[in-house]
Amino acid sequence: MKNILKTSLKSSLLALTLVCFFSCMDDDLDGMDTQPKTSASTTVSSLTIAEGGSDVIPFTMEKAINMPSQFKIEVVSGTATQGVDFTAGDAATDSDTGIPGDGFEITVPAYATSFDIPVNTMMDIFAEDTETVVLKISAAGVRTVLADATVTVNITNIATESLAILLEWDKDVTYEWLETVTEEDGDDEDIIVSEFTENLCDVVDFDVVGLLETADCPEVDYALGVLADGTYNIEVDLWTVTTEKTPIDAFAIPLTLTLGKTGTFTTTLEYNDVYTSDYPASEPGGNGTIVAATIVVSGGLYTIYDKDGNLVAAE
Ligand SMILES: [Ca+2]
Ligand SMILES: [Ca+2]
Repeated sequence: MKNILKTSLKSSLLALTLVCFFSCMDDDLDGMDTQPKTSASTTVSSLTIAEGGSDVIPFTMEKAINMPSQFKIEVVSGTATQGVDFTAGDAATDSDTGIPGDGFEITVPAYATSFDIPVNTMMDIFAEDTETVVLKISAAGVRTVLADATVTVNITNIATESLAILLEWDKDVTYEWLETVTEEDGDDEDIIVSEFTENLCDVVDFDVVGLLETADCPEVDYALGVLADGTYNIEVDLWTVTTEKTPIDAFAIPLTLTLGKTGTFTTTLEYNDVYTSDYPASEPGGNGTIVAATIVVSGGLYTIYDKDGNLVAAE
C-alpha cells in the first residue's frame, strides 16, 4: 500500500514538474513575458477630425506578450465633452471590469504587436468653433503593458447650406394615477393615488410632417436639402401618446425645435405648453399638427418665424 502511494506521489510530482517545464518554456518563447515588462507608445501627438468622423491613434508594442492588455483613455483638458462630442476606445470605463473613473477603455488581445485606439466624433446641428480635447492614455485594469501618451484631438465644425431639423422631447415626467391595491389582512381592495414616472421618449411620438417621420427620439436630420427661395411651413405632428398608466390630470409635453442650416445658422424654439398628454394625437384620429415654424428663404438666406408668426432669427 505504501509503495503504491509513493509511486502515485512520484507520478504526480513528475507531472507537476513537466507542467512547470512546459509552461516556463512557453513563457520564454519568442521573448514573451507574463509580467508587465513592456510598453506601448505612439508617434501621434494630435488628430484633427471633422464632426461625425473617425480616426485612430496607432500604438506600437515594444514586444508582444501572451496576455491581453488594457488601457484607459481619459480627458486631461479641453472644450469637447466626452460622450457628447466624441467617444474613444472600445467603450466607456466600467468599474465592474476593473477600470474605474471617467473616460474610455480599450482591451488589446494577447500577442498583439500593435493596436489602434479609435476616436469617433459626433455630428450636431450647431455652428461652433473647433473644439479640442487632450486625451491621456495609460495602463489600466490588468496593467500588463505600460503606456503614457498624451494626444490632442481637434474636432472641426461641419457647416453646410442644407436644411437641418432637430426635434427633442427627451424628458422624465411624473404623474398621478389611481392604483388598485389589495389590503394585507383580507380580500378588500383599496384605490389609492400613486405616482408614476416615465420618459416622454417612451410615451410620445412626434414627427415633422413630410420630413422626419420615424420612431426615433429625437427626430433629427442634418441634410434635408438646400431650400430654393420661397416660404416653407415646418409642421410638427403629435402622432401618439401612450402612457403606461392613466393620468388623473393631463401633463405638459415640452418640445424643443432647433432648425436652420447644419453648422451654419440655427435657432431653437421652446414649446413647453402647446402639447399636453390629452392633446388629440393624430394616429388615434385626432389632429396633432401645428405649424411650429416658418422659414422664408430669400437669396439663399433664412428668416425664421415661430408658430405665432414672430420673427425669431435671420441670417
Ligand atoms: Ca457643429
Ligand atoms: Ca416620430
